[in-house]
Amino acid sequence: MHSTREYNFDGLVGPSHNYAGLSFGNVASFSNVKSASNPKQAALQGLAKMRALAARGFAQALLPPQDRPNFRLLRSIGFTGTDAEVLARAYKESPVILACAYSASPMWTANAATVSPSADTHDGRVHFTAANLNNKLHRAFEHAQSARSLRAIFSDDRHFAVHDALPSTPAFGDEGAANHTRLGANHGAPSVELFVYGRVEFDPSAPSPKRYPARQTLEASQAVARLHGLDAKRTVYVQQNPDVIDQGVFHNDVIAVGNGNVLFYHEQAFADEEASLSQLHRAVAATGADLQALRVDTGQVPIADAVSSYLFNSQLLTKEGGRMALVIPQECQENRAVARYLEGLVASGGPVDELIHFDLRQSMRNGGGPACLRLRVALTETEARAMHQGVIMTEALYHRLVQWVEKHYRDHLEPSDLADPQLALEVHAALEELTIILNLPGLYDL
Ligand code: SUG
Repeated sequence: MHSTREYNFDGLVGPSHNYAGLSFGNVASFSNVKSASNPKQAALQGLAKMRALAARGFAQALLPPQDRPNFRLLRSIGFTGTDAEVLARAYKESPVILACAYSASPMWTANAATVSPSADTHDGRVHFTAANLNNKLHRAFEHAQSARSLRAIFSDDRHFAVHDALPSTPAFGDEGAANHTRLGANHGAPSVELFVYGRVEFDPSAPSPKRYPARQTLEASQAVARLHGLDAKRTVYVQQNPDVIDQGVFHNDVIAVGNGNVLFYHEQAFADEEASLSQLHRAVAATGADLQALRVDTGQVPIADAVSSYLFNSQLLTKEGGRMALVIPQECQENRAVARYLEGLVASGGPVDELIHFDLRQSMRNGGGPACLRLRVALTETEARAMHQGVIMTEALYHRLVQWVEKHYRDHLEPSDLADPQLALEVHAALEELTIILNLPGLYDL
């Protein structure tokens, strides 16, 4: 048994979860624009996943939702008056901007930050860099609260360093852990950190997608590696295949996932598969581990099926004994090609011998699968003791949060409901109580 464990910090879905079609390039977000959402069900689905994984013995915690609506954003762009007036004016003049201010997108904590565990960093601390998410208006304001939440939870600076987001400019487009994974012998071993970028700001000759945006730049990935003090020999940068970005793969975690020494990926994931894989094999071998690549080819799973089922947006979790479970959304079982592939995968005698599936439909309809909903933080026992304990998922916390959701969340939210000033008051009341439940009194400026 290794003393370092991987904690998965799932985003607790906030009370304003809605479908506003804000993410150009994210097929699900675009297809479900303006349909009614069910925030209560969304939060309960997320909690059920956290509870089940905690009950299985996986280390599970949560990151709190953010304060909504974002009045600072609305006022900064000229909507004035009382809070109710600001909401009414924004709704009248630009309902889509009001939806941005209300987005519950911080639920996808894979985009909250990039995390480097202490085994990889120059000063032996766990480093976090909040992601600026500057490609989308509704996400570009998350980083301030993400950094604040991370600092509240990882406040002990002997063990943790939380960096502010990179400059919010296209050259440094950063989407956090969704484009980052570690590969090595186990969670506690110094490992290779793999950064996958979509475009290069300062090299116009590098390929880039034509239809949809590439959200992550090489320059951002390099900056994060510098901030975290990573060893150059154990840092690998690989370009995502621009053609798959154009087919809806807006983050690398929609087409590849790594855990321990296993990389589970689609043959079309990277711009240059052969070069990427050989670079990774070499770097991982230098750490003393042996990279095991689980390659899925297009004949088995076409890109469109990978995108609609979110096969690769799964969590690969190491179980006691070393075998791995793949945590998948139920959409994988509803897709014939993917279901058939998965049957073969668990029967193959390879590293993955179990599938755990969840109904995450509410989040999936916005393009958020199991892996989007979680931020991985590998912690030694000492580090785990040093973090705030109130966010660790237990049966007691689960029941308390279910009660809290039942009390505060609506079960039906239409785009026009965002104009209702009552909704803003409900969200505030919910978050106020949440700070007590999580024992994080200074979390928000409410
Ligand atoms: O950034 N969807 C998110 C989904 C993020 C998924 N995260 C990872 N792959 N790690 C996004 O596109 C949709 C919101 C809306 O349309 O209302 C949204 O923001």
